Amino acid sequence: MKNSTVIIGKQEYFQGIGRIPFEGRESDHPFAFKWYDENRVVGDKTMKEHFRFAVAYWHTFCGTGNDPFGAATKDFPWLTANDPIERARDKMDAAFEFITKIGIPFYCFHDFDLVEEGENLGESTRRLEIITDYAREKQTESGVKLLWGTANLFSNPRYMNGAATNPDFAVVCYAAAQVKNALDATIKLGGENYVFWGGREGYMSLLNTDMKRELDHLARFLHMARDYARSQGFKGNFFIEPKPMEPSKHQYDFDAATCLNFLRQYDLMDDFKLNIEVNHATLAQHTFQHELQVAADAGVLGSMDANRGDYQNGWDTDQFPTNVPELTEAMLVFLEAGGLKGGGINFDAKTRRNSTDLADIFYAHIGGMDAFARALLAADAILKNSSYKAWREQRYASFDAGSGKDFENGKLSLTDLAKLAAGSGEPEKRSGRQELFENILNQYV
Ligand code: XUL
Ligand code: CO
Repeated sequence: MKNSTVIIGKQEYFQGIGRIPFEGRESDHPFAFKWYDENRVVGDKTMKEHFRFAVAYWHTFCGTGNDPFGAATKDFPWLTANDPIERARDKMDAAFEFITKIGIPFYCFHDFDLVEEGENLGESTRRLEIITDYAREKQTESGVKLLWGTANLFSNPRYMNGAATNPDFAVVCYAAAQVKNALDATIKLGGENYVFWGGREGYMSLLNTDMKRELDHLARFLHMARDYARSQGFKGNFFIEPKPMEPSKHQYDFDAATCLNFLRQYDLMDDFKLNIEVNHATLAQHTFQHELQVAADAGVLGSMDANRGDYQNGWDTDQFPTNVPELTEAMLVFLEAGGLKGGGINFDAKTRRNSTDLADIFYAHIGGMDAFARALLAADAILKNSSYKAWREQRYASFDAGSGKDFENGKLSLTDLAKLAAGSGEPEKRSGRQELFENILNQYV
């Protein structure tokens, strides 16, 4: 019964909603998938295997809707108990009820999403041990797995000047203690990967910042975390999650290319890959598909954080993904890369502040999963049935033989190229036919 069993704790939080079925695009049922059919085979895998969807613990069970202008709007019934451990258990009951009802195979957490941070390190460690015992029971009962764990190194005021890049060694040590505990928790729960998102690893002003020294510290810290986890038997991937800014003015992991330069410079390419997030890509003035392509071309497309921004306001709105044409472009990169290296698709997305019904959490995930499913089918059909790939290849046909091939193989010099140019006159104009490519996309969406 594993993976189709709905797990309800001591009370049912999402009453009246059962396991979400696949009903197809003709269905009007709001609690049914129209496109995501976990058993449907696309290429050589089922949809479930392609996506490896994950629920983000922080937005979905902890995010109560407060923003810089106003208080929480969401009265989550699992956050009412007085005792922090009881509250954490209730939240976990709600989480596993939701995850098993929606039929998502994985979840992801920060340490202090699971349970609130204690008054001191000892108390936080104790709380984490208790709640991860409970999580292990819930995972065994349900078959739900941990896609990745991480440590929250950005909310507590101690990290206002950074965590691993803090100019104060005492804070770096505290961050190390927290990462050690988060790694222990991830390993204990069979987590398949571990993520570093450096929200405050960056600066607010370069005037008071020794950037070189901070980057050296960050690399040293990542080496130590890797060594510790490996010594504890962790075989999974480490992911860095690029984001250019917010909360820092400038984040060191700015975008995929910057992360790659860092990983190469500090000899971390063997263990670290990238977790690409849609809204982080757009904050960096890139498209999602650009960031995926940069990662894929370097062999480090590890995982994805799914969401979307808002075209009108530049910041990180973390909305649920719904834009099928954009996702289809992303799925073209995903399929051509042969999928993700070890990761999955984590919904790092939140329902809007005024979406206050518990049912909204279901609508949001159903919508996101359907959007990805539709995009996957479209991308698969484009690659299999259209002239998309052939036409793209044709643009480069002059490199397939003769001098073009010799150039690619490093057999020609700059002088050789100049001689060829002198002998063949003005090159013919060749259209890039962008509109034709766009039409193919639309035809299959
Ligand atoms: C913040 C963000 C994080 C990471 C995990 O923008 O994306 O939630 O995914 O720390
Ligand atoms: Co994220």
